[in-house]
Formats: sequence, C-alpha cells, structure tokens
Amino acid sequence: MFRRTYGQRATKHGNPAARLLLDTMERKKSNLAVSVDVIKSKDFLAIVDAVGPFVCLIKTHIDIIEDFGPPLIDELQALSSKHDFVIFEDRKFADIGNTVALQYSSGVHKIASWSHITNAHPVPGPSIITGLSSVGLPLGRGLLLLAEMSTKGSLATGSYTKDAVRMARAHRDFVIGFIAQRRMDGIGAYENDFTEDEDFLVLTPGVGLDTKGDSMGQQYRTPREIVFGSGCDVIIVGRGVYGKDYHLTEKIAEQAKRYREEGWAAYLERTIA
Ligand code: 5IU
Repeated sequence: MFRRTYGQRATKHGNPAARLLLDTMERKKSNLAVSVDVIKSKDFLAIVDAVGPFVCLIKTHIDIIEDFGPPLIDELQALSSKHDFVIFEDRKFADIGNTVALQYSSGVHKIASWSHITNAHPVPGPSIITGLSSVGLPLGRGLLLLAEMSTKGSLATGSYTKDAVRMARAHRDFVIGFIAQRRMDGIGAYENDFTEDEDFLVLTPGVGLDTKGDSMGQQYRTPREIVFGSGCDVIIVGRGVYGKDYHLTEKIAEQAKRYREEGWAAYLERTIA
C-alpha cells in the first residue's frame, strides 16, 4: 500500500467515499487537507474558497460556527463542486450506537447529509461503528477511527491503537481508515499485516513547517516526515495555512500551495523510492 499510487488504490477500493478521496488526490495532485477552524461563516467560506484549488479535502468543525445556518452547507457544497474537494466533518463521535446515529443524522447540523467522511473515537467499542454505519453506509459515506492523536500525552497508544485497527478490519465496508500519526500496516506491530484488499487511508493532523507546536499540547511534524517518513496519506493543516491572517486570502492561498507542494513531493519520493 505504501508504494501504490493514490489512483491505483482508488480503482480497487470498495467504499465510495474512499474512492472519491483517492481519485480527487490523484486528479488534483494534492494530499493536502485544510482544517478550517474559524467561528464566522464569512471567514470560513473565504478560507475554503482561497485554499480550494490546492486541497483534496476540507475538514470542518461545524459546531464552532457562531452564525451557522443551513445556507452555509449549500455554500460549502457549491465550493466543493467548484474546486473539486471532499468534505470531512471532524465530529469525533464517542457515544453509544443509538446516540451517535442520532447525532450523525439529525440535530441542527445533519452531518450525514453533507459530509462525505466523518470520524469516531473507538472508546465505546464496535457498537459505535454499527450505529454510525446504519446512517452513513446507505448514503455512501466513510468513517475514520481515531487510532492515535497528535497531542502530548495522548492515551491513544499501544493496545488501544491495535484495537482500533482490529475494529476497522472487522468493518471494512464503512471504516475507510484512521486518524493516526503513521501508517497502520506493514510495520510489523500487528499479528497479521494487511491483505491486498485491506486499504486503510491514514489522515494525519499535527502538521507545521514553521513551528513545532502550540501552547496547548499540539505537536507538529513536517509533511515529509509524515508522508515519506511515516507513510501517511493525507496531511491535515490548520493554522499553518491560515495563521492569524485569515482575512488575507492571497497569503492563505500561498501557504496552501506551499504545503501542497511539500506533501506531494514527499508522496512522489515514497512511491518511486
Ligand atoms: N486534530 C489534531 N490532532 C489530532 C486530531 C485532530 O490536531 O490528533 I484526532 C485536529 C484539531 C484541529 C486540526 O482541527 O486537526 C489541527 O489544527 P492546527 O493545524 O491548526 O493545529
């Protein structure tokens, strides 16, 4: 899986959201996802429009938008068509199956109706996948399990990470991969390496070219360390792209271009190495 191209992997994948993401990465020559963590709709849409040409995916935290309303989703979807990117709501579900099914389908945000991909903590056990897949699978959605985190002192390590991988392998129709800091196959850490038809995408936050972290426990590595060194597939960048200047869309686009180039060079290095 490490050396196969995104395009080759797209043709083989059984889940439509995974295929869409891999195809988009190949088509746009981008493994950059931008995490747009701002609280006003206007800023959110301006950033998405500025980085849109350079990303394969936009990651949202829809619950932090203060002036949220359904029209925001229409505008996000219009930008997704205009710029050709996948949408990932970083909801981090963590409750019992029945509750997460309701949180995913209903409420103010109706996440399943617009987000191609979402994610969940494995902490409740496999029932969280059953609950979410009852809503997402008929819609062609995909789920990522949080196998590791980028923060200092994370508890998602060792046997917890292994169990996340076991849960994913048992639900390959809906679980398309992991949020993790390294690829989860071929590292000899698990009883069996993945088989040919087990293709889990690894999306990795904690990416920065200019700083090593923030004052709240976040830790950054470079795109090359992540994609070439650790075999991850998608780099997720937030403040490294939009920084403090999120009213300066030219500067934001420039940064997105920079991260995209770094991420893609690391991918080429890995596929031809
Ligand atoms: N995020 C992490 N680390 C993790 C997980 C999620 O940073 O382990 I799971 C989210 C939090 C934020 C984005 O939305 O990814 C990273 O933003 P910055 O690049 O601004 O740190």
